[in-house]
Amino acid sequence: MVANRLPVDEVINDGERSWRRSPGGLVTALHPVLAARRGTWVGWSGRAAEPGEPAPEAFEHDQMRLRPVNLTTDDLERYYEGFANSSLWPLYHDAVETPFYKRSWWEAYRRVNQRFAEAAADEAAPQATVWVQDYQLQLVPAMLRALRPDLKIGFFLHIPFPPVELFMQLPRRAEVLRGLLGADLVGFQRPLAAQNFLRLTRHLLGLRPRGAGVEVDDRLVHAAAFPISIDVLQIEELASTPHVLARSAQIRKELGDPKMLILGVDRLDYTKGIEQRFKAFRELLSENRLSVPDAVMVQVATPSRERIEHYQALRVKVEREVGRINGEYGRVGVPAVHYLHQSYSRSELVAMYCAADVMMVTPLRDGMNLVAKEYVAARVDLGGALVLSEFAGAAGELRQAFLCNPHDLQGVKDALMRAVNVDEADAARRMRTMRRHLRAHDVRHWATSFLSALGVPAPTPTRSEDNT
Ligand code: ADQ
Repeated sequence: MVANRLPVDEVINDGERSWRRSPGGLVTALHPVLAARRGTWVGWSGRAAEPGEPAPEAFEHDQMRLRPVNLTTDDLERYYEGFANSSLWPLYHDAVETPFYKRSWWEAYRRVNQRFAEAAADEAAPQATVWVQDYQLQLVPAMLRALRPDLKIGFFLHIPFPPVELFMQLPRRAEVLRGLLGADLVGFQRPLAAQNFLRLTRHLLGLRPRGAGVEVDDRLVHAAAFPISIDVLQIEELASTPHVLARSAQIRKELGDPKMLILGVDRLDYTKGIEQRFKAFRELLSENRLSVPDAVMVQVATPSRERIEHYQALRVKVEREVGRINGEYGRVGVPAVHYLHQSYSRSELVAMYCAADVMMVTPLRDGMNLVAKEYVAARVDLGGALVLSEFAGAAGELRQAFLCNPHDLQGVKDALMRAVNVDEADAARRMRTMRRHLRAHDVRHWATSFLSALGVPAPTPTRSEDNT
């Protein structure tokens, strides 16, 4: 596995190095896959290295082998904050913010991708399978193939892949595309993204399509959709534990037992449509279609990419809007919006999901959106209602949500009011259908369907699994 981040954080205390598990979604998905295959995870350790500092040795952790790759402050500024998150991220999300391009960012992106490819080439056994993750590492497949033609290489993009017209803006577009074409299988969240990719190979490189793939240098590169999912059982279990249920009831009580608790949970990112959501809520309050204290909103906005200008500007705008809504519609002791710029444990998040009458997920563009899936998985009681943007990948599967176009404010308001007013039987019917889908399509299903499309057989069971 090659991903920008390792599933652990490096901590240095009094010159002593230790590793702390970092609870990411990807590790939940990939740990069983890697552990069963005694696989290696190549990635950055989360601490900026000094220039020239040697990377720590590979080590065993949680039945996986972890191989750290060093990134310096300069790498992080140019490769991570620069090309990955100020050029690619906005461009791939419909350019909802203007992408910036700098030649020095591109150089760093290439240099860092080469470093990851070399570490993977060094770790991989003969004829091994290497699975590369996400937009930070799009050059790795071709770089790795050049170093190790014996490997089977898969790539999965977690974010959208833009239409040809947008991708063509990217200054180093052909190199990025050739990087991806180093893989045997390129996976996307949605079928439309796979189509965009295949169309681009013809438009930009004049390659010939062959079935659901394309021919490159006498090789066949397949492209297909593999919608990512969540650990449904883990969320269901949390949502059924007494202390989470008690916490959920306590949250409602602390909010003054509102009739309607509306929740948003997002990274504080301009793609997530947080401002649009607040605007819809504010207008509904001003029209008296909703009123405080019967209706309150809780918005969790997880700190994210705080050194990047677009993100700093977004935080100012969001916090100004919260202040405005609370100033106009709050009461003493009863704000209309509870805004939480913090990280939470899984169990606290699940308690919030269980407490919410309506969950609002309104991104302008989103590869999948796991929050929408987590909310549905948490509603073992079949309660609650989900308002979901058509532009989240999850909308392709969660068809029984209250779908809306986040660019159409009236549409968002109407979807929210339909969710607020839905009768219990209709809400339960919707939730049941969505839950059935998720149970059959959890994150293990995602990982195994990608790997089987890559032609990797399921691992042989370990002895302890044989016994059960
Ligand atoms: P993200 O843009 O980060 O992921 P999302 O899919 O919603 O978005 O995942 C966010 C995760 O962080 C969820 O698991 C959520 O529970 C967690 N989280 C959010 N706020 C939190 C908080 N305050 N404290 C703790 N945890 C919090 C990218 C793409 C998505 C795609 C995923 C996976 O942008 O479209 O779904 O990768 O492929």
